[in-house]
Amino acid sequence: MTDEIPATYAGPQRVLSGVQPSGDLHLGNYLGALVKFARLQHEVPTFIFVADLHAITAWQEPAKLKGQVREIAAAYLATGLDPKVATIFPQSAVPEHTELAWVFNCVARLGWLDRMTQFKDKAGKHKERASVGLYTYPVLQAADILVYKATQVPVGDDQKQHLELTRDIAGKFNHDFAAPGFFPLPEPLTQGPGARIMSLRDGAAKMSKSDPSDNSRINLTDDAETIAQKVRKARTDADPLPELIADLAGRAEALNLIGIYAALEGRTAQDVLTEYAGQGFGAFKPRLADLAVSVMGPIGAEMRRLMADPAEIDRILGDGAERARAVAAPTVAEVRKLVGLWAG
Ligand code: AQP
Repeated sequence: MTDEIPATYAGPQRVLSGVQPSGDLHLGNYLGALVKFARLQHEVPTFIFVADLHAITAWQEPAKLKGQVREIAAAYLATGLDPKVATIFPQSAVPEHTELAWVFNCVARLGWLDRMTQFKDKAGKHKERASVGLYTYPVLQAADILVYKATQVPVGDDQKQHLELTRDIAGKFNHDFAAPGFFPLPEPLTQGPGARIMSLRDGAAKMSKSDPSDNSRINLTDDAETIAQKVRKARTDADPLPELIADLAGRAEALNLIGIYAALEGRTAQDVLTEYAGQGFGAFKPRLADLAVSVMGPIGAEMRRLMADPAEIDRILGDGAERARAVAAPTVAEVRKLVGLWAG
């Protein structure tokens, strides 16, 4: 078997990513991830899933979960993913993810998982009360990626460590059972000004769905007035904006707002600063609010339009799941043979 596997990965390039249906999507999810999905779909075969299995690592109301999955799918479509181009599907509709995750649970080492900072952040002080799923979450994530032999993974900065773990698992699987060319070592695509959007209330914390303060984030479904109000209320300081990015050191909230403006307009943060140098937040915030409303407003409206037809969303997700399984099933069949599992 190993004779047939090339020494370096020679398969097709593929993009894979996903978002958890665990709350309202926000500007950080949009700029760190969704905006990249829409662009990449035209360059490389792209698989984008709704991570419902990841979502249940924390409690999700069973009666609401399907609706949450549809809402993420609507966000994908509203931000430009085309289901005729990209494969869009619910994670739990492709059981190969969980089958491969089990094999990877037996490949990954406890010491590797013990280093994951996201588990420490999310479990907090009471880690003995966290689900085992939350602990092994990055192993399932490795399976999500490698079951499609994906080579590129567009994600925000916070996912870099998990991607390193995926590469470690791929490397160890290749070494133990196959050959270096079996699984690719996927690259995280984290570049860009939206890679790490911070909370509007605290420049040291990332913008997050699970932040109890709704004012800490701009949700994709916020209306124009709410977006403008959240920008007005965003924490800042009283100093004018400097000419150089380096001079924003120690002003995390100011740097974040400049970064958001730059990411929304597809410019560099330095470019934005050059335009607003010498002005205070009284002048800058209304401009940022107008920009955020002009970009986010139409996305929210399109999401609401799509959500009014859940049967059409289900049709798109069902079709995507079939296409995804056609790629995932052969990988799992190969893995079964390589590991020596019962193949029937
Ligand atoms: N603040 C952020 N800036 C840039 N990118 C971000 N992402 C999340 N927050 C930011 C990126 O969005 C994608 C989907 O994230 P996810 O829902 O799968 O999980 P997450 O990273 O845990 O996102 P949240 O919003 O922080 O959710 P909770 O609060 O539930 O943990 C990923 O690519 C992520 O990098």
